[in-house]
Amino acid sequence: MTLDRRIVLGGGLALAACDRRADAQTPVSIPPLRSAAAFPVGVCVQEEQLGDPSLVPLIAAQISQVTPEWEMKMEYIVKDDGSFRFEAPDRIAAFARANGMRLFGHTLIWYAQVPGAFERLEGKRIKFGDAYRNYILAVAGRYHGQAVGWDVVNEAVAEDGNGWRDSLWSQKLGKLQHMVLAFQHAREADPDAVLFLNDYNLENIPRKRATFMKLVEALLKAGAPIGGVGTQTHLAADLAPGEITKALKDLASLGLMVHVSEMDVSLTRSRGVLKDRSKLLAGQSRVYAEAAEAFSSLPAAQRFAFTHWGLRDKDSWLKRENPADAPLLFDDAGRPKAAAAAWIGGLRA
Ligand code: 9MR
Repeated sequence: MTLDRRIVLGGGLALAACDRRADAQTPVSIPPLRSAAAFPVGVCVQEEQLGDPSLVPLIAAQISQVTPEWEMKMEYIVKDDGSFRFEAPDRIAAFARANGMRLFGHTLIWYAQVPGAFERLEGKRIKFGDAYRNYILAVAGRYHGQAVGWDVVNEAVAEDGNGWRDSLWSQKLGKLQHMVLAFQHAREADPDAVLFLNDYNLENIPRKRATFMKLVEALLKAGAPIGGVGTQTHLAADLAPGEITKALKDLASLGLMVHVSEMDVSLTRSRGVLKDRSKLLAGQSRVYAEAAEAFSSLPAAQRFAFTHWGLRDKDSWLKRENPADAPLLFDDAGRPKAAAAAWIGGLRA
């Protein structure tokens, strides 16, 4: 037992040391992402990070758009008694204003977030529908004039691409209709923001992308004022070449705005095709370069923004899940990685 444990621990330590050696890169020098790109470059931020004296200047130098990482979701806004709070998202909105950055709203309706206050609504369909509308009007209305866009419905397509997800929202208001209503209410609250349907695995699961695109068409046909499609682009370092390019072209064929809305490239979630850490890091750079090039190649009028889901590795949700991951463009200390130079190298005028 003791021996086994020592072997496991020893193995883990050796792996961590090896990761550090492979990750130690020759410093790269890059122009700011925001000035290198011909489109807005975004990042997610958490309100508590606004007090981080090393992160704030990095964001201010590199970025032209911010998305609250979780503070504009129901999990923050809806209190247990059904009332709303806005302190944290208001502070992020003020940070964006103070730094001349665009604000992107994320996310109004998400199957994964169903506050107790909504679950406890009893009685007739109309009551639930009123609460739903009231929420969207309150949240999207509050940032009208500042938010340039909203993820109105997040992750509506089933994991494997086979149909749409079931949720309290779909059960109460209808499978398609709850989404149509969400877009209509968001438009009522904010006549100016571009309204997005946002999802993930659209690059690596073509079947899911096809279902997503059919859903956009069905929503438009039903009168939903969709202005854009968001592809989260949470990818792995061993993604096959060409998949991002194909996905972005397909998505753009809908004729709407396109937002790469949450990009990161995981080392630890790859399928094991690339065997060692240095190959994974090279794969990561390749994936970032392809994403930059494919997005740059879209018609200028359709390039809404390119958002990274964090700048420093240590701030990534993926690294919180697995400390061996390093999915972003800047290392823990905020120094640009080879992936940052690759992303910039992939940009086209
Ligand atoms: O990165 C986000 C993490 O900090 C939050 O705890 C989590 C739940 O709110 O959401 C994460 O961001 C997700 C995004 O909102 C939607 N797409 C997947 C992202 C990663 O899980």
